Amino acid sequence: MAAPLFENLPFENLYWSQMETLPREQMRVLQLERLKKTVDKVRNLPMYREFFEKTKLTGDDIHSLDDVRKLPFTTKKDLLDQYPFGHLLIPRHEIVRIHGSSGTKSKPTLTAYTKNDLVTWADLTARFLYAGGLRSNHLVQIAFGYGLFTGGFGLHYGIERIGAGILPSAAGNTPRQIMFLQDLRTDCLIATPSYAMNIAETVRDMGIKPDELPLKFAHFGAEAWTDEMRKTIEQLLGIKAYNNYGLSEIMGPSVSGECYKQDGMHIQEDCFLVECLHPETLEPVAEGEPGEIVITNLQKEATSLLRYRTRDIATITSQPCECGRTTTRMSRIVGRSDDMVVIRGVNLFPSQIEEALLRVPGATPHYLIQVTRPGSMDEVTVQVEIQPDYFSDKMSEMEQLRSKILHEIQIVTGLRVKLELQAPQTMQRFQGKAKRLEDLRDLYK
Ligand code: DLL
Repeated sequence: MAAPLFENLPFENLYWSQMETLPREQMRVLQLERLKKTVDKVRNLPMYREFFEKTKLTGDDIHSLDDVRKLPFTTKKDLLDQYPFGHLLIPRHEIVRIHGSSGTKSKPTLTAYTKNDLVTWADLTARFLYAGGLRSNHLVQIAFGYGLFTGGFGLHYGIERIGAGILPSAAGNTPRQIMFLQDLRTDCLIATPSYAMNIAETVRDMGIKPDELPLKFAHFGAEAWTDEMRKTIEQLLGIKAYNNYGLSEIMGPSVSGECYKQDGMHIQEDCFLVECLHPETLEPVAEGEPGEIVITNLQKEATSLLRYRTRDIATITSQPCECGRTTTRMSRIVGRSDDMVVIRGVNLFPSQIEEALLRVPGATPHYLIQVTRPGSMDEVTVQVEIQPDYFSDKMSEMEQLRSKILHEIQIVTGLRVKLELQAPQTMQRFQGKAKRLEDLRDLYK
């Protein structure tokens, strides 16, 4: 695997922005100042008006960052009720870009950007790309969709800001992606982790060895992935893979990203006030405890949200990182509160199944979890694709593999599930965000 890239870089070359190493106290002062301004900016929006008329609260009533708890939450439903742009803070003609969430079940939630917002956004993505090794001499292949989705354009302008080269290959046509990786000697790959896995397996199946690919590192995001998945992709492609997180409602990729230590994602606290709350009580959880990530925009002009409930579950730490950045870090997203299914009283996230599967040689991260309720009891069925070398027509070998996988799933989740082993190359591959969970129970009947 490629050696850590930056251990020998001079100190002053490690950071893109002075915001990354601001002393904690100064950061808090900056956040407070920006929070007050945000409150005054948004208090007349239709979705917050009733609250602010009732409480008479203004920015001047926010005396400390803890006072964020005086403010109302915002949910996806609030934004959909305002569709398309009841939450716009600027005159329409000042919009220079619009993006949105994928919105498979409903209309998309839309986000707008002013000229300044695009400058801020490019700077924020540049920061974590730089922290994970991107320099102006690199060539980057962006295998994200370009479009309403914030991934393609969001990363694109951060890379341009750094001055690196871009091949906007977009998602799809995996053999052509690999041809470009080889022919153009791409240094860095940008993709969803599931699409990266797809590319990595195709590389392996084509008989290309990791050290034959010039690729050095990658920045993945937009969906949950486990450390096991990271290791698998890193080994297959011979790279270091970094995680970054964000959401379109707030800005897009930008909220946080990993540095070369790969030890949690640095939150860009000058632009986002992040809380980690118990998803039911909405009280702060202790540091290190998993909670819902709730975000307030501190530095966005066109749209700015108060306490947006992301439904993403992670832990937060304020322990200093060895890289020298002073920002708080968040763990990878372990699940979504709305993707969490409760099975016979046990909370289950798809990522736990992925973790268990990838501990067993022979299993792949191509899986689907189906939850049903045939009678009065919930049942979980996991379909998982088996690696070609391990797929056998000998019953005893397959049974052995089955029991190993079932055992790991029970250790990680505490649940007994049904397991269906699938032949190689039979399960759906994804080019964007993967769909891993189907809840077929009709819980509201
Ligand atoms: O996925 C923004 C993004 C693009 C982030 C590219 C990183 C890279 P949306 O389409 O609005 O925006 O989806 C946001 O995706 O609430 C999470 O559930 C999930 N998500 C984003 N990044 C990660 C990550 C973009 N690193 C939703 N790990 C969020 C886990 C992620 N989940």
